[in-house]
Amino acid sequence: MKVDIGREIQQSAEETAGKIRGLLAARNVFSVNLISSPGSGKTTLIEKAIEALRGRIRIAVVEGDMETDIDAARIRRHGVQVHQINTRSSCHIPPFLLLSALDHLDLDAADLLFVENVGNLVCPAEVPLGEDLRVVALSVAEGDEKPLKYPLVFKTSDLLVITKTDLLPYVKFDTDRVKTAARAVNPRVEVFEVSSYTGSGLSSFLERIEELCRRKIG
Ligand SMILES: Nc1nc2c(ncn2[C@@H]2O[C@H](COP(=O)(O)OP(=O)(O)OP(=O)(O)O)[C@@H](O)[C@H]2O)c(=O)[nH]1
Ligand SMILES: [Mg+2]
Repeated sequence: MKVDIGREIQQSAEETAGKIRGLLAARNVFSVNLISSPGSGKTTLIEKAIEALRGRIRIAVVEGDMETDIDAARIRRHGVQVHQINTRSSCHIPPFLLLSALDHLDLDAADLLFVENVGNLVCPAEVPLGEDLRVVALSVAEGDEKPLKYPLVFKTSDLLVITKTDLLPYVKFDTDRVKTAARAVNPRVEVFEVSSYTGSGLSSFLERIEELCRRKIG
């Protein structure tokens, strides 16, 4: 009997993602799968979201890294629930690890779950995590050709957030080139330009997240 291992794995990932989606829907939690290259500013963005939405939306976080709990420690300092996943050899958070991470969180005390995926633009794009919203971040220091080279993550993301715009005076980065390439694979993608350092653009990005969250949780 010939077994298509790739298809089996994908099917099982989708089944588990369905369980995550069901669990989060039952607990009325809106989930965001945040994907980017290493160091594009994911954890910093989550920290900014926690501070900006404090008192309005209860945030919980799952951090995904191959090793260490450095990012979870950063989030914990803000006084919100966080659980760290270490994927060891895996270049993305597998759905089964996210499902078991949810056991460590009090979902009844959360409205919005940020899942920070393992830093890269390739593997996380292929793996569903039952999320309500997929956000890809691209920093201006990474090069404006990235949507052309790694189209899948741009195609499957609802929001594209261009980060570290404070560095624009120092790097060659054509924002319009990024938007054009991202929209070519995903005409519905919403684009935001932010700097976590200066705060520029953060409010419109976070307002949109809040709006989408409220649309689900009421
Ligand atoms: N100039 C500038 N630097 C930033 C900005 N946001 C984050 N950084 C810096 O970029 C570096 C990486 O930020 P992180 O938030 O740790 O990035 P990350 O995407 O979570 O990294 P990984 O989890 O390792 O993939 C840190 O030195 C941050 O201080 C920004 O808006 N502008
Ligand atoms: Mg991080």
